[in-house]
Amino acid sequence: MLTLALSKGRIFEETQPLLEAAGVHCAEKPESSRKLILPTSDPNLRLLIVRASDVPTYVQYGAADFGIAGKDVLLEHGGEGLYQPIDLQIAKCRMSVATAKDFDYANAVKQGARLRVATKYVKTAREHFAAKGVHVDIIKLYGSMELAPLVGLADVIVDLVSTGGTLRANNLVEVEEIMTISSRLVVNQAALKMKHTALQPLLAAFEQASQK
Ligand code: PRT
Ligand code: MG
Repeated sequence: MLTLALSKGRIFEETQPLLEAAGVHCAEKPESSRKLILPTSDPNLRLLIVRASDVPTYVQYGAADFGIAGKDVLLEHGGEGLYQPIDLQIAKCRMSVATAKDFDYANAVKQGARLRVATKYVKTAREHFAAKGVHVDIIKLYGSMELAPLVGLADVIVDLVSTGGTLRANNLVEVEEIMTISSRLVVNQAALKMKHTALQPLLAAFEQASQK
């Protein structure tokens, strides 16, 4: 039996075509079924529906043999115990710095100002500003980062941007792109050895489908 951990929402939706390409069909949708373990048309493959940020943990400890998680999530987790063979090229976006429209980010950086940064991505944000030589106080939030600059909680946010619609709706502007983000397949290192024969065809099909 193989267990694949993934989150509902965009990652589940964008994984469907990859599973179909591997000849696997999943009849139940996590949004409607409420089940956390979903069977598939392959009696040897089941799906675990977990929070996006919990995927690396389930795979690291072997509760799932493999999983699908964003690069944003994997960088925060650190990737310990995980083998990352394939960039699936799904759930694409970018991680960026954004500020209120009237905040002069370039000037603040030039002046060597100490910046208050609100983000869910503490590790990535810290590394980004350290590499630029910018001093920061990081304020950890769990969601709705866009609010922080509007109410004076932070000068800047580090968040994911895809269409830019959320920033625009909140009068924020993207001032710096940190990196592009996509979702990766991660495999438990022990499972990769012990279940190699069962995993191999799925990994190959995912790899081929994601390159189209
Ligand atoms: O929602 P929940 O708190 O359960 O967890 P999550 O937000 O981590 O999960 P989910 O399903 O929303 O995101 C899963 C993965 O999708 C992330 O880890 C990213 O790798 C990837 N992804 C791709 C995105 C986006 N695009 C994205 N646009 N994740 C989040 N967003 C959010 C962003 O944070 C911002 O609030 O969408 C908003 C911006 O979108 P635009 O289109 O308005 O720019
Ligand atoms: Mg979300």
